[in-house]
Amino acid sequence: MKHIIGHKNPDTDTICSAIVYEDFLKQKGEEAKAFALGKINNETRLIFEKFGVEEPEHIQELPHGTEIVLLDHNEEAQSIDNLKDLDIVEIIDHHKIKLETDKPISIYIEPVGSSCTIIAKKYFESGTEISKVNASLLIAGIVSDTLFFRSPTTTEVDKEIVEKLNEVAGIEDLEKFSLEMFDAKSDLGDISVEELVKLDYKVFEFGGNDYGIGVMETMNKDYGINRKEEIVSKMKEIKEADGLKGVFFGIIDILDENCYALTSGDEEDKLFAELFDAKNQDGVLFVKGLVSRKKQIVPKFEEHFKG
Ligand SMILES: [Mn+2]
Repeated sequence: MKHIIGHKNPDTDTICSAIVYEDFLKQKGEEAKAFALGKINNETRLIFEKFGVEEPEHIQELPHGTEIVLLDHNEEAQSIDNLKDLDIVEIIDHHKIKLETDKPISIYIEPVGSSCTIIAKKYFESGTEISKVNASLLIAGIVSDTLFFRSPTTTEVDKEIVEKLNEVAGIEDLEKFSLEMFDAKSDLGDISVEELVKLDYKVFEFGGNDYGIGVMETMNKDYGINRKEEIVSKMKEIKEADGLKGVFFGIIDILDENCYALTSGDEEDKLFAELFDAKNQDGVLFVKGLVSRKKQIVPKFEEHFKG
């Protein structure tokens, strides 16, 4: 059986693409099941309640030799703990390629706004029938990852696919639907500072060192800014505990499309300010127009460390 897994600290795109891909493979006569590497976030929870979908089983490890499909990621640091023991048979992703495999496998990588876009294309191109619920889940993944087409990661393909999916899903007001999603994402209640930093957090290797980069996409930036002291001290703790060279946290204002960043120390502050021409506003690094970790933040770091 193919075990379909998205990345750690799962977001709506990684979870929804995995669930719908399970259906696609089953329709092709294959045995498949989607899993989650951790708790789903409030936005994904809202989507599941809306469309009556059950949360996938959480796993941390799988037995040696298990066949897996990596969805929405291909970096070891973002994947299942014992990835090295497992048999990757397929990768579907929209991030840069980092992974090395020991045998040829199927890889579907496209520079589109979400993994759900790639899954939808698989349905349409193969003439496979898609249910109303699954079409809705794919729309949710695309809306989430592209910040409803605001992110620079958005492509024309994402827009066309949402239109086509919505012929099946029949969501009346997509703008309203997206605001409900972002509202749920912004509603963090009294979560712990560790959960906050790791809400949407990934580890990347740049120039031989590991860096943690968390983002908080929100319509309520003050929630994050008001907790800046505890966030920064938690980031310092994570840096030590995980042996990282630095930790960065970007509070992304979804509607204004600006970033308010915090870092784990003076060196990191300096580096971030230099790379993104950030203005220090009372200990918060402000960058206008910065919203995408994948397309704006990570490439700058890559470029800098290649330098
Ligand atoms: Mn994604």
